[in-house]
Amino acid sequence: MGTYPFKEIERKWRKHWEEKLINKVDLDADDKERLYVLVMFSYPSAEKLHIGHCWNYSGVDTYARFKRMQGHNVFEPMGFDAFGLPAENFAIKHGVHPAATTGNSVNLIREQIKQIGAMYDWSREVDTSKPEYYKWTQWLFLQLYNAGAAYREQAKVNWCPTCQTVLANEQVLEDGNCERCSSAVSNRNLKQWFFRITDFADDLLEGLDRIDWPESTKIKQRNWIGRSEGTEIDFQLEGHDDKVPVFTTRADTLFGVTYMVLAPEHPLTLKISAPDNIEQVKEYIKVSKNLTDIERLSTKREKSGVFTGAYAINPVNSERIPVWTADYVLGTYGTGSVMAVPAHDQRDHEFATKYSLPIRQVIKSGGGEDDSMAEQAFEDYGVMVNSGQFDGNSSKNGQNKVTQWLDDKNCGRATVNYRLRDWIISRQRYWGAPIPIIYCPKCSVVPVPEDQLPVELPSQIEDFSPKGSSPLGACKEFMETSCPKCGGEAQRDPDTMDTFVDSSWYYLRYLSTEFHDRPFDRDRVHNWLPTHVYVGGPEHATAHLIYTRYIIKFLNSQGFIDFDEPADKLVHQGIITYKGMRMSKSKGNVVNPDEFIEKYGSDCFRMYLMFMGDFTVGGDWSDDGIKGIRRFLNRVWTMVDAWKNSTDEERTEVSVCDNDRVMMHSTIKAVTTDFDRFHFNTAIARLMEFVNHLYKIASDEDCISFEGVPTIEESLDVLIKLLGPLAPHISEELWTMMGHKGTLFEQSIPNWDEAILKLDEVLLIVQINGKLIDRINVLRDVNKQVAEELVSESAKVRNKLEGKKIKKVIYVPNKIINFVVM
Ligand code: ANZ
Ligand code: ZN
Repeated sequence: MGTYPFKEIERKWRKHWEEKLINKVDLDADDKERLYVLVMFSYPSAEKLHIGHCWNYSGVDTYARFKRMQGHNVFEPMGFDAFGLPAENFAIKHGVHPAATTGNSVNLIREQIKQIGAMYDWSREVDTSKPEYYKWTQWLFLQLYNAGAAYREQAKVNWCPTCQTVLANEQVLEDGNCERCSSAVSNRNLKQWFFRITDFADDLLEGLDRIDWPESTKIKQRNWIGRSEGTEIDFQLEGHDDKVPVFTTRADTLFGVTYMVLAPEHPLTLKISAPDNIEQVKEYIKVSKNLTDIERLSTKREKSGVFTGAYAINPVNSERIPVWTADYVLGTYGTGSVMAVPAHDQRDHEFATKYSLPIRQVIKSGGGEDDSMAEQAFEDYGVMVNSGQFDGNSSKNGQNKVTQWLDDKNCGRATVNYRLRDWIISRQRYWGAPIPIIYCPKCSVVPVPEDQLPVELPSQIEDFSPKGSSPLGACKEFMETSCPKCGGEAQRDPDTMDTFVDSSWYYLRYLSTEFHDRPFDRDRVHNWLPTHVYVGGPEHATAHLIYTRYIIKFLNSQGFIDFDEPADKLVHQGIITYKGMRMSKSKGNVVNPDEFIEKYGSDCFRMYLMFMGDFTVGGDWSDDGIKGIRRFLNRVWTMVDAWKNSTDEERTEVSVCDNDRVMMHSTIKAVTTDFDRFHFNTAIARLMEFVNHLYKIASDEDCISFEGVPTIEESLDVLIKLLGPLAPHISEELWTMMGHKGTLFEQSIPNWDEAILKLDEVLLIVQINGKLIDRINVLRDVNKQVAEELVSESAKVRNKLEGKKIKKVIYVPNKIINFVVM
């Protein structure tokens, strides 16, 4: 099949855009509504872009171009998250400097991204590994430090033995493996820098109610933060002065406590152990040290523990209960100790069964069925029994009453706990932003003064491979410095910052790249942020997306910015599969974008990606499918070419009639609404119908010509404008072929006229199980799917359908739609 000359056209227009600065944005213009369309920036490893990136960038660019043509001042930047492990690991493997490999891969990726034809304003590119950027990442660290939000502490941390570095909890996968290399994560006890993200736990929760983000991600963040309301109850230790507070969400089960557990690392565990038990306790503590929290919480592991020989007193009934230590209780959650209620907590039940500890029921289900505790715990809410004066209370009431009673006796109080932990940001790796801190033997911890930033990463160090501590530690020229306070000899911090710090604020920098005296310009960020749309993968839900929300809230709390959420709207792109399987290198089913761009051109490639499926869902790549888009683009090309070469007489013959105007306006309406919702696949389907229609009228000689109605010329102009965001290069060329001057992207997307659409409406009768429910105006000949969508907009219909299962939909076009429901 012959094809339009895409190579020539694409080269020509990209050159034109670059030379004429078509995509340069005036950030200070205020004649148009601003729209910040942000896509998560690129993470350069050794790899080139894969098709998933192309999918993501193509969709975002389609949206951005569309919004630009709707009259917005659209800012669509791109940059590189260039520090970090993938680039560094690749460099180590090949014995090259990470700066060199990263630089290369940034250049490669930039060229690849350009091939997609996106309208990025490259004059505002950022690269987080460049001193002019990380200078400000270090500035950010100092602001946190000065505000008391960055602190250094000895702590048990996640350690990846392969990456040889500490990981934040957010970088450990659910199965306990490293997010980067999948090795099993172990523990270490190290002094590390933390950011106090927990200070913002409630703000991070509250903000979720104000932003238009996918519900799935909001849920993940809520669970990650894990706000838990409960009661802290003090248990007096027998024969000691110490009281042990426990945290429980079930104060209503207090009468069911039959033993108590301290985490092995709890400071009292050793102290209270009886002489006969202490050796065993010591041994148990030693073994548990090697386990990660994830292993300890696993429900699949058999519970284990050791009796300490100590007893505590239950404040509500003065009962004497044995104190155990067990690793299923974590030192880092709540108070590091629990009151165990085996009748109503499954973990305690398993433990009590194993060690023959008593199980006492204190909650009864409302339903009156047998809630025997022999096999497993009854964890639901119910009614309190065997609980003295509290008998008969419901669980919820009981919790409040017990808490109040404890509070009055001064041995308990209502409290809130969070699962969220402070963010560990020290990394024992070379390729990152140095932590701007100096240790002085006299003055202790001294922050690097702001005017001495950046603390530059030394480019020449002997060996930058990880060795369990930061490779920078071995670099004398870096480490040895003088104390900013006393001038004496001092040492730098050898660690670098987690790359999630770099990426926590990059979209502020995009707006401010020309300012070298400030991290970001106040007016700019005020005018442009929060971003109107942010697009990226759902895998960032509990890492980047929570860190960046925190940093924004921190900057806001310090008065640096006047907004407190990074993005009004968040969109997650879908996933591309190949023959139904997730693309991956190990399966050998990765589609290489370059090959298809070479063969079909960028326009065809990106438009096919958008046709494959709903942007937020994804789709299955097919080598044949892309040919369908090529055929379509060829058809458009052929028609415009014929128009260009037609004589004046030929042109009058192809004037359009009423029906054609309706088609044009309904296409505009459908395509623009779809673009707005990121429904690019259905928009393309509508454009295809439109082109089929134009082919029909172009060859129909009987068509009547009306005064003042649009000619086919107008229809072609409309078609090209609607095609522009999807296939920008060919559309520019077609626009020129229609005899127009200038870039298509300074044209506006046409508006549709509802009055014209009314010309061709029919009344559709809506029935449910054959009963008349409503009558609704729809366009003549709409297909079943569209009809269903329109009908479901009727409140009457929606009410009647609610909670019903639709078995079948019978549709007679232009007459009736009947829902058969159960
Ligand atoms: C007694 C009890 C009885 C509990 C019962 C539950 C059910 P969330 O919702 O996650 O906050 N717990 C408290 N601290 C712990 C720690 N450091 N390690 C492991 N478990 C801990 O869970 C709170 C519940 O988790 C608490 O309520 C406590 O067990 C346990 F029928 O206390 B419960
Ligand atoms: Zn000093």
